[in-house]
Amino acid sequence: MTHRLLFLGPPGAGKGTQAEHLALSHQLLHLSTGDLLRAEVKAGSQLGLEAEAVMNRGELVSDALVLAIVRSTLSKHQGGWLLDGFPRNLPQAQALDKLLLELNQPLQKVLLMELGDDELVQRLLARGRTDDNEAVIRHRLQVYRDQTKPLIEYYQNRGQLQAVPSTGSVESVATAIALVLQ
Ligand code: B4P
Repeated sequence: MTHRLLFLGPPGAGKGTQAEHLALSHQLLHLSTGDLLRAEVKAGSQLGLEAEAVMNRGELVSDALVLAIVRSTLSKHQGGWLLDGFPRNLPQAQALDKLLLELNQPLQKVLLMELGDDELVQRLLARGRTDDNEAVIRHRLQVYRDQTKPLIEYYQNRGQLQAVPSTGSVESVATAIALVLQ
């Protein structure tokens, strides 16, 4: 079983939903940079104050800030993990490579979830988080295309990328993902 993996895909593809499910069923640490950033915002920390406005505009929080969170979480953890929403650009992917080399915990697989823009927008509007209004969602999709999508080729070139379905019910997508990871 693969126990060091990450989910790649546009906002709303279901990465968070499936990561939560998989982490529970396979006893993996679910590291969602979005969730960790929202927890900082809720706690009113300095980090949260810096992140909040950026997130509400649909842009990426600074690499340094996100990397500090990932480094501190992964270096304390023993066992398998699942990264959700990280890395989101090339510098983050390169920094992750460096960190995993240091920790001697190589990444095993990258699961790619993709979905058409209209369906993504509908799902996120239905979710209704503070950063889920149509203008911000469209901007997040543009940020995904410009900054995150190049990572598909990055991981494909290493033979680590595996596309998984994103349509169908939450349960049927989870079943398909479990099969891929067997
Ligand atoms: P994230 O928290 O990562 O959120 P997301 O990409 O919008 O959501 P996800 O793809 O996980 O979709 P979900 O499962 O929730 O990012 C938020 C912000 O944080 C970013 O814009 C950025 O500012 C900041 N940030 C995070 N990480 C960062 C980083 N590394 N660097 C810099 N900034 C960073 O699913 C969406 C909806 O679809 C849900 O309502 C769900 O119920 C529904 N859904 C899921 N599966 C479904 C299915 N099969 N059928 C129907 N609906 C489904």
